[in-house]
Amino acid sequence: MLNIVIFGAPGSGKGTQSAKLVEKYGLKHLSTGDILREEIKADTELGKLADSYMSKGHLVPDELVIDVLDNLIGKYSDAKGFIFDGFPRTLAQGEALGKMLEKHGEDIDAVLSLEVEEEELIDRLLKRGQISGRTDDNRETIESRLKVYHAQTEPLKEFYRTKGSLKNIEGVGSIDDIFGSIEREIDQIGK
Ligand code: B4P
Repeated sequence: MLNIVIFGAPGSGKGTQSAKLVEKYGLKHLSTGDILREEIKADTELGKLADSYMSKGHLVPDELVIDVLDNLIGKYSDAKGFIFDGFPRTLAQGEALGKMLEKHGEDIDAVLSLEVEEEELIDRLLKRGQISGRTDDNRETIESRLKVYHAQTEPLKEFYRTKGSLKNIEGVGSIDDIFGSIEREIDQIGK
């Protein structure tokens, strides 16, 4: 299996680049943001709970997200590999992901960190907010999401750097050029 974590701040292009990864490598895309938004749309108990966190720009509690991911990894264990998009977002999720994959004799091959400065992130998310109707793409919630990112998610970079799997990708430029950098990193894995 080829297992990739696509990592970055809100608005860094995780969802955008994941779509291209799916197309080229045929991996199973697991986006916790998309999964939670589907639950909200279907008005499930999980969706109601998730919405109360997401609309404020907070993270959904670890145990809920970890449980959803664990089930999906089991369900798609015959996939060619996974793209983890927006997961992990906390150290606890990072540790849980390692254990979930280990159960299947698997590991993470690369953590691709999309590097984009804050001003550009805010700009992209405000623009998306005008067309997407996403309730979390407004200035107040974006600022909260960025604070949460720095406090809870960014420490994962050190976690993966020490494991040797972190690859920094310049996340500003054309979508195709950024994907070119991603392809070069994946080619080096040699799977
Ligand atoms: P996500 O859905 O993961 O949202 P995101 O961080 O904003 O990234 P997304 O993938 O949507 O945006 P992208 O950067 O591609 O999470 C939403 C919320 O769900 C979280 O705040 C949290 O509450 C909850 N959640 C999700 N996962 C969780 C977890 N594991 N634990 C707890 N809670 C969790 O793109 C942004 C915009 O930039 C787009 O409009 C795109 O078109 C544009 N763009 C992309 N690349 C560009 C480029 N190169 N140049 C210009 N614009 C570009």
